[in-house]
Order: sequence, then C-alpha cells, then structure tokens
Amino acid sequence: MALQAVHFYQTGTFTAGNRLLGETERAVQANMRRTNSLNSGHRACQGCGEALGARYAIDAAMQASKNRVIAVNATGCLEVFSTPYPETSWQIPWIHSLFGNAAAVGAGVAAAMRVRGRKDVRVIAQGGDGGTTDIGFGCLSGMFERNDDVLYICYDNEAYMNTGVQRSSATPPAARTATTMAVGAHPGNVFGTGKNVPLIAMAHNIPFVATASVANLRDLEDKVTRAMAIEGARYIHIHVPCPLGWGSEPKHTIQVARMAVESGLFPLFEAEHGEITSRYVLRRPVPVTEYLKLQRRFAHLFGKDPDVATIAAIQAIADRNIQRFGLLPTPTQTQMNADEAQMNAEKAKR
Ligand SMILES: Cc1ncc(C[n+]2csc(CCOP(=O)(O)OP(=O)(O)O)c2C)c(N)n1
Ligand code: SF4
Repeated sequence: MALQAVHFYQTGTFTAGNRLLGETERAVQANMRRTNSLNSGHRACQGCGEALGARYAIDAAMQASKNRVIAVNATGCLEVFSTPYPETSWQIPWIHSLFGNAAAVGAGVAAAMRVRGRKDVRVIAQGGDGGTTDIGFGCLSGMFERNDDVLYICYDNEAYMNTGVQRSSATPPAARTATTMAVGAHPGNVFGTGKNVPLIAMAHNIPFVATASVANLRDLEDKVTRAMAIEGARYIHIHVPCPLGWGSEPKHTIQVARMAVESGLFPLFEAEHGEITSRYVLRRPVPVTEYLKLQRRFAHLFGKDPDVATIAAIQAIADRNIQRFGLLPTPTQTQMNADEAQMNAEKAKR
C-alpha cells in the first residue's frame, strides 16, 4: 500500500479522516474487520490518550500479523483500567507482568515461541513512561542489547498516572505533578538534563525506533505496521495526553497532542539501526504557549503575571528539537507546499 499523508480537509479544525482515501488505503480503525483488541467496557477516563493509542497500536499489530499477537503489559493505567480481575477488555492473549519487567517477560515469551517453532506469533511488550523510562529501564536496555524479537511500546503520559500523578523521568520541566508542586521559587518539575528514551534506544543500534502520537493516528498505525514486519528489538514511543494528570479537557486530547507535535516539543521521527530515516516536518511551528495553555499542570506559568522566563526556557527546548531533528521544511518542500496550495486555490475557484 502506498503511503499517503493525512489530509486536513477542514481548515481550522482538528478533524482528519479517511474519506479522501480509497477503500484499501483506509486506516485499520476505519476497517470493519478491525479486531477491537482493546474492547469497549474498560475503565479509562474520558478522553484517555493511552486507551486511544493502545487501541490503534494493537489493532494495527494484529492486522499486520494475521491476528497472531501476544502482549505483555507492565503495571500501570493501561493494565489497571483494562483488566480489573476477573474481567478484561483484551481480546488477545495478554499477560500482566510486574511494573518493571515487561521487556524481560516479553523476551521470555519470544524465546518460548522460538523454541516451539512459532515464527508466526509476534510479541509486544508495553507500559507507561514510569514502567519504561524509570523502573523497567534496565530490562528494556537488556532486551535491546540482546536484540530480542519483541516490539516494545511505551505510552508516554509523562508521569505515574495510575498511582496519582507522580513525576517520572519523562515529566517535562515546569509541569505540576503530585510530587512537583507549583510552589516556591521554581514551581513545578525541575529543568533537568532529561532522559530521551527513543534516542537511548537508537544508541543500542536496534533495527527500528519510532516516536508517534495520538495526534496522528494514521502515522501511528503505519509505524506499528512497519515495526511488525521487522525481526529483532523494536521500540515505539507514543505521546498520549492524560486529561486527569495534565488537567486538560477530555475533548481536547487530540488538540493537546497535536500542539505538542506542531510546536516541536514532541518530534515525530523514525530510525533504523541508529540512524534517523524520516521525520514529520512542521509546516509552521506553533508557539509552545498553544500547548501549555490547554493544561492546568502549567497554569502557574500564566495568569496575571506570566512567568515569561520559564515559558521562554520551554520554547528553547522546542526550538532545539526543531534544529536537532530537522523539523523545518527544506526550500524544496516549501516550494512544493506553495505549489500545492496554489493548485488547491485554483481548483476551489473552478
Ligand atoms: C515495584 C513496584 N513499585 C510500585 C508499584 C506501584 N505502581 C503501580 S502502577 C504505578 C505507576 C505507573 O506509572 P506509568 O508506568 O507511568 O504508567 P501510567 O499509569 O502513567 O500509564 C506504580 C508506581 C508497583 N506496582 N510495583
Ligand atoms: S489517569 Fe490518565 S492515563 Fe490513566 S486512565 Fe485516566 S486519562 Fe488515562
């Protein structure tokens, strides 16, 4: 299937869809034969980005593997809201590991499948950012280093949500959490050195690393589909807003995710064997305030006396990402965009 960019056919809205695409090119979720691997009836909050991301990721993985997926789930919101014993929303073989060892359990399942000669069965390990970037980090690095045949998916909602919004090593600077209160001279989370797990995964030279976002579900499905076709250790890091922890409106989940991407704070890219092979180019980067203002975890930066220095420091992080990952269009791309806009304007006049 040829890759086709998502069309924003309603300018000024955040709606994107399939109706401009042919039947065979539509998203997995638009297909009546989707497996609904994470079925309805679970207990995620309204507007939960993690539920949305997992639903799209696992259905795409199922389609890519002819429904031969075993998933291992670290402790966290995704596990808790989907599987309150003795019920489950999962329609696939699914194992709950410990909080910190999903990657190791996934590696074990993959080894068992290899011994049984079941090449057709594909293994996914998944968890939140706490389970991935903090407590599960050693197991994950081991899985990468051994090149175990596992796709690891991190659903990054930037804190330990399941236990009441505690800071993780993926929590952004200045964000208010239960453990980084909005008080004192520097309210919210510290401006640390950061821990970029996609880049750390790339440093292991594994076959495939990608970042994705619920802002662009077609791109997310595509990355999962490609990862499923590759053997060895693979890593996808998905940005998933959490209305409860971020203090955003459930109806704004996609908009919040999109502002993270469009500001450069969450760059979308892909890498093979340690080299970046593609990135999502920003047509016109939006200021980080468009992202921050939608979330109460950053409310202390605004109000009567905005904290311009902190906002500028966050803008500098976005600007650095834009430089570092090459997110601005090249002159050729800019010309192509201008040509496309002119063509559309001419079409509209006819
Ligand atoms: C060894 C261990 N320590 C602490 C916990 C308690 N615990 C369960 S889930 C969780 C937070 C999960 O956070 P994250 O991985 O970011 O996933 P999220 O809930 O945000 O999706 C914690 C601290 C645990 N289950 N096991
Ligand atoms: S707390 Fe956040 S991640 Fe957990 S179910 Fe609610 S919205 Fe989803």
